[in-house]
Parts: sequence; C-alpha cells; structure tokens
Amino acid sequence: MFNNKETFKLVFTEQLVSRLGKGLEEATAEDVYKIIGGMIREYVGREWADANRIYRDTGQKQVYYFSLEFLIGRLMGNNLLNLGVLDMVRSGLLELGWNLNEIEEQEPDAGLGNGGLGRLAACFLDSLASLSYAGHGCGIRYKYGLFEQKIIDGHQVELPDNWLQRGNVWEERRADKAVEVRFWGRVEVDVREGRTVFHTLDYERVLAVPYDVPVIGYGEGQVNTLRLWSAESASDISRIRSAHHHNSYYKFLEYNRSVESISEFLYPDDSAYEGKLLRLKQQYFLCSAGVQSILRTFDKLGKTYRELPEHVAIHINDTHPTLVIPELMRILIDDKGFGWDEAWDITSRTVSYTNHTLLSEALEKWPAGMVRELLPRIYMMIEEINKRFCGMLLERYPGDHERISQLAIIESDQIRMANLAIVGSYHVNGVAALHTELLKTQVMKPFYELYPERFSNKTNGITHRRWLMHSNSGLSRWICDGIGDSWITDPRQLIQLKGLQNDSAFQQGIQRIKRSNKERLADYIANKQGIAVNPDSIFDVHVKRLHGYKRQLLNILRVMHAYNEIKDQPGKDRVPRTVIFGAKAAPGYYLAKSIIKLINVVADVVNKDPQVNDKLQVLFLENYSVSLAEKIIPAADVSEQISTAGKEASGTGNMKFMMNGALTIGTLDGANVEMFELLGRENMFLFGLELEDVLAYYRTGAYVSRERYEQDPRIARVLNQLISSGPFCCHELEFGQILQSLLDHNDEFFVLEDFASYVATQSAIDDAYVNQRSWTEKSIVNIAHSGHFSSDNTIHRYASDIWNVSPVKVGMKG
Ligand code: HBZ
Repeated sequence: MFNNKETFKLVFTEQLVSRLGKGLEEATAEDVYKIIGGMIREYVGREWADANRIYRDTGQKQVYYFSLEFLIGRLMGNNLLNLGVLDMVRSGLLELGWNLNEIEEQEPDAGLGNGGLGRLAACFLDSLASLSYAGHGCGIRYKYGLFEQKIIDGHQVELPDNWLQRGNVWEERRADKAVEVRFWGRVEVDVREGRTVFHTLDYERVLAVPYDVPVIGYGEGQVNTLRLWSAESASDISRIRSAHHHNSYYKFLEYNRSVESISEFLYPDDSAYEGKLLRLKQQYFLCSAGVQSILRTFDKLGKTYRELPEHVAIHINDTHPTLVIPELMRILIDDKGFGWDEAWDITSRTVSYTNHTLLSEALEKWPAGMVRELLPRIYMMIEEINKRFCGMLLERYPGDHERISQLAIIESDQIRMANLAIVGSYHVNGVAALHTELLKTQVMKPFYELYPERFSNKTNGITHRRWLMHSNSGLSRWICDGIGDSWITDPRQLIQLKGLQNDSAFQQGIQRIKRSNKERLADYIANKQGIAVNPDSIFDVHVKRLHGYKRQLLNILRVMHAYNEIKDQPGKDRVPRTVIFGAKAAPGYYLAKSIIKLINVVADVVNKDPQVNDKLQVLFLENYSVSLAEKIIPAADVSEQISTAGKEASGTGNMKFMMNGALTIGTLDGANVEMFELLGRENMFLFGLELEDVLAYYRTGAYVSRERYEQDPRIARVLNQLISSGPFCCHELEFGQILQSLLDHNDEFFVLEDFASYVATQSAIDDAYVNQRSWTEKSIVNIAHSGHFSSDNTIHRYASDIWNVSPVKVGMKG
C-alpha cells in the first residue's frame, strides 16, 4: 500500500470508504490522520508478528526497558519517515488536496512523561528498533498524560491532558495477554515436609491489560513493542479482596474506582520524590505486570529459569521500577520453587539500573509501613535482601557502623530505592561523564567502593531521526547535499561537515534554512499569541522543565537588566533579541510557578514598550511539549543550558539544539562538559561557577548572596524591581518570595553569583552574532559534532557493555 504513490492514493481512498463510509470530499483532517495511522499499522503488522516469531524460534536475548514514563510525542510523521515513505505520502496527499503538516497536527502528543527521563526512554526505543536490537518498552498507559498548561493572566493553570479522548490509532489492546496484580492481603506461612511455603491471602486483585504500540525502526530496522499496561477491575466480583467481599454494589463501585485510578494519571513531578500510596501502587503495578508477562513469554522457550539472564535483560529507568527486583524474587521463590540463593543469582544477573539524578530530594524512599501493608510479600523480600546484604557488610566492614548504615536498604523505617536498585542489579550507570563521576565519588561513594566493577558511564543521546531528519527536513536535505547521506545510518558521519565550515555556499544554505525555520516559528507565535516577532533578531531559547537548578530565574533577571539598559540608553545600537521560554512547573512547586508569572509579567512590559520592543522581545510559549519542541528547536540561534554546576545530570535538550545548529550558552554541567570538550572555547559560550567552585562554597559556607546584591548595582536594581512600583510592578506578594529565595535563603542555586558572568557572556553573543560568517561557521561545527550525541551511539554502548546483546538482523543495516 506504500509501494508507490498511485497505489497509496488508491488504498487510501478505498479505506476512507470502507472504514469511515466517506468519500474524499467529505473527509476531515482527523479522518485522514486516522486512515493513514491505520494503514501504517496494517503495513507493519506482518513484520511485527515476525519479530515475535523470530524470538520464539531463536530465543535471542530480549531487552525490556522499564520506565514509568515514555514521552513519545506524536508518532505518525516519525513512522512514515522510518518506513521511508514520508515524501511519497506527502506528495500523494497533496495531490488529493491535503497538506501532511496539517494532518500531523491532528495527532495528540502522547505526553506520558515529565521531561528528560521520559524523552530519553522514547529516543532509546527509536534507536533500539532502528539498530535492529530486540528491545522493548514496558510502561503504563496513563489515561491522562502530563497536564496541559494554560497561561491565564500570566499564571500557569493545569488542565487534564485527555489524550485518549478521540482514540489511539497506534495501540492494540491485548486482552488475552492480561495478567493479575495483587495488592494488600496477609502472608501465611506453611511448613510442609521441611519446606517453608508462603501464601498471600485476602488480597485485592487488579487486572493488568496490555496495550501494545509498534515501535517502527528506520529502514531495515525492526518492529519492536512498547507495551503499556492499563488497570482494570477483575470482573469476578466474588474474588476481590475480602474487605469488599460482600454484595454491596457501592463497595464494588468503590473498588472499581480505586483500581482504575492506578493507571489514571502520570505524576507531574520531575523534581521531588512523591510519597503517595497511589504512586507506589503504580510502580508495583508496572513491575508485577511487566515481569509476569516477560516470564510467560520466556516459558514458551522451554528453557530453565537458570538461563533467564542469557535470554532476558531488564533495565530500570531510574529507581521508579525497582520493585522488579523483589517481584522477580517472589515469583522465582514462591511460584517456581527456587531457593533464595539461586533466585538471587538469577535476579541480580538480569536487572540493570540507570540513575538520573543527584538531587537528594529526588532519591526515592518509601515508608516501610506503607510497603508492608500494600505489598506484604514484597516487603518480606526486601527485608530479607536487606538482612542478607547487611550480614555481608558486617563481615566485610566489621565495626564500621556508619558505612553500613549508609549502605543499608532499610534505614529509619524507610526503604531507599536506589540502594535496593544497586544491590539487586549487576550494573549501574550514570547519564553523563561528570554525573557518573559524582555518583562514584559522592552520592554513591560507599557503593562504588563496594562494587567498583558495577559502575559505568553512558552519556545520554537523542535520536537524529526525530530531532533532525523529521523536525528539520530542510537542514537534513542540505546536509545530504553537502556530505551525502551516510550520516543517516551513521550519525557520527556528520563530522564530515567540518570540511564545509568555511564554504560560503554551504554557509549561505545554513543561514537560509535557519531563517526559514525562524519564520515558521514566528508564524506559529503570531497565530497563537498575536505577537509579531522579528525573524532577524537572535532567537534565544530556554525550554525545559521549570526548576530552581535550571535557573530560568537567572535568565529572566538578565532580561530585566537588558530592559533597564535599553531604557537608560534608548539611542544605543543593540543586536535585537527574542528571548523564548517554554516550561511546565510541577503543580505544587510554588516558587517555580511564580517564576512563570514573573516571565510573563516581564514579557508583557517589554513587548508593549515601543522604546524597547524592536530590540528585545520576550515570549513564554504555553504548553511546552515534544511537538512544540520540534517547532522551536530548529529555529533557535542560542540554546540556554545554564544549570548550576553539578545539578543537571546530563540534559538532552542541549544535544537537540546543537544538532540543529544553535550555539550554546552554558555552564560546565552534565553533558555540556562533553560538548565543550568536542567544540572548544570558540564554538560554545561558557560562563559561571564550575563544579569545584560550587563544592568549595558548600564546604566553606563562604557564599553570601546578599553581598552580590550590595556590590552589584545592576543586581540591586533588578531585585528591587521585583517588589517596587517600577516597570514590573505590582506583584509584591508573589515576587517577594522569589526575592526571599535569593536573599534570605542565600540563593541556593547561585543565581546572583553567576549573574555578572552570564550578562557578560550574553553580550559576547551579541558581538559574535554580528559576524554572520563566523557565527555560521560555529553553527556548522556544532552540527558536525552532534552525531556524537546520537542515541544510536548510546544504545550501542548499553547493548555491548550492559545488556550483552547484538542486533537481530546482523548485516542488514547500512
Ligand atoms: O533525566 C532528567 C535529568 O534531570 C536530566 O539531566 C537528564 O538528561 C534526563 C535523562 O537522563 N531527569 C528527569 O527527567 N527526571 C524526571 O523526570 C523525574 C520524574 C519523576 C520523578 C523524579 C524525576 O519522581
């Protein structure tokens, strides 16, 4: 059906009739989207089934990537691209009177993630399939994804993201593959013939029903599966938990409600540990359903469980799915009859773990009592793991109680999930070189001393298929014109662009493409916000979750300062700037929400001031999401990566901007460090404290933020403007707490400390931008080195160093 344009048009028109009973002239854009989605599903159906058959026949090792988040965004455009039929479909639809871009807009974003961690999982799925690895996603089919953000009177307002409302063309409900997940209850011990057997009684049953989404690899890649679990009530009312075990209709409704709530919404918190019972239920629900389904598939191979680690790798995306460890132990011991040591050997050779944060508030801990009640048998497993682990530690570090208490899994009635994850897995990785060093030398030091061979770095990556080929097709074609297309299957070949950095014809093409992407974004902004932005200005972009350490506050303070400068010297020449923000704040994170308000207040003042708005404009783009990122990033000149050194584990937005030719202003943090090593000082704008400086301040306590306020009149002026009756007035209550965080709470993220060097570096950017030739040269060097950060490279390293898997179809890829 996608063999050539004429066949495509024919099949498409036929399906409109047969599936929707509509002729071409009656079809809506949404109809077109649904028909094409259905055609893609049908087209890959055989290959999808083949992938499962090959597995059954060969028993080849499968990777299962467990994550509470998969921020996959829209799939249609990417699927067409990966199938190699995007241009053909675009042209065929055009002949039928449809613009593919408009059709793509019909698809709701699958926003099943908060930020970087969820998006990384999505990039990994794309790379796994495109490189022909048998690697699948295992997640939750949240009914509501990350909230939809509205800005009302400058404030963030959260609306439910009802992404499934109009159906989901990609998913396949597999009722036959449903499994049962058990909560609550009590454990009974039964000693029979010298063997202890554990039974859980009076538990509540929940049905986990999988919805499978095909993950379509590029070119000769394969079709893998993203399996998303949905919670449903077990229909057999007579077997639900005894508390509900009476014929009360209302009790049944209550049970129904509580079950459905398990997969109802994604926790919108990417910063702190969420201590909610429901979150724990979600975690166990995913782990239990996922492990059961893996084992059921494994059973069909006819192998023994001792061979499990040779056939299955389970990878956990941060600690959120750590309960796979005790769950696998439970099944091996209680259901399969293994003894502890053997079960432990199998489990800890199957599971591996990625850490994504050093922030102590994000390190998960669960109250022991809560786990004991909700998951009694799982709690027993964790207790036993802890007991044996501490026993081993006592032998190894006799008398070193401090060390042992740091390492223990259960401490002060709290279960530390990171400790459990490290102890129960064979490999732990950080997500950038600096982050991994910090894990080894600070946060997880005693673990690194205990198991040095377990730790490694795997710097994050992004898929160039979505973030370059699909979102910036103009640039993608121009690169092919310049260096051929080998980079498409081997993105490291982008390095050949270095040979063209001085080529003026090539440079002009790069400028033309950037300009046209900026116009496209300007159109979007004009439509959405009614503001006309100047495409000749520097598009300076800061998009990511809103968090203190990501320092959107530093950015908006320097914008206020720039405004003051322009007002002081209205006649002075300035390179025009458009500063663009996009960010969602966790709904309960009040300081972050007042920073959003501040950005919007400043934007309003700046954009309405005729003395200023031809030199400076500020925009806050509502509802930052994957599909919006795809519009913004190709249009950026400057990429803001300005976290406090030591706080951003890696960052992946930094890589996307680089791949699209933006120049970075950044601190030496996360993967910025590796970018800097590749690019050198002339191709990246560094500023601010380095990790050593931050650590020294922590050690000495010598930082006093108020001194910066007293010494630097520019800082004093903007901070006073937060609460004075000046241009940005009058929001004292709200902005007062921002001021407090900077002065009374001693500026946890060193915003004031880095202000001066940030402002100076921004002004160096203005100077550099004036020389378009050299700017474009830097831009080309950035694109050239960006192949290093392709998630294909990252996945190859996970595959060889952690999972020990090879591509399924060896030799078929270019
Ligand atoms: O993971 C991010 C890191 O902040 C970023 O530096 C890194 O590049 C990225 C991929 O490795 N971490 C997150 O996005 N974390 C979360 O989204 C999160 C979600 C739920 C939580 C805690 C953190 O309970």
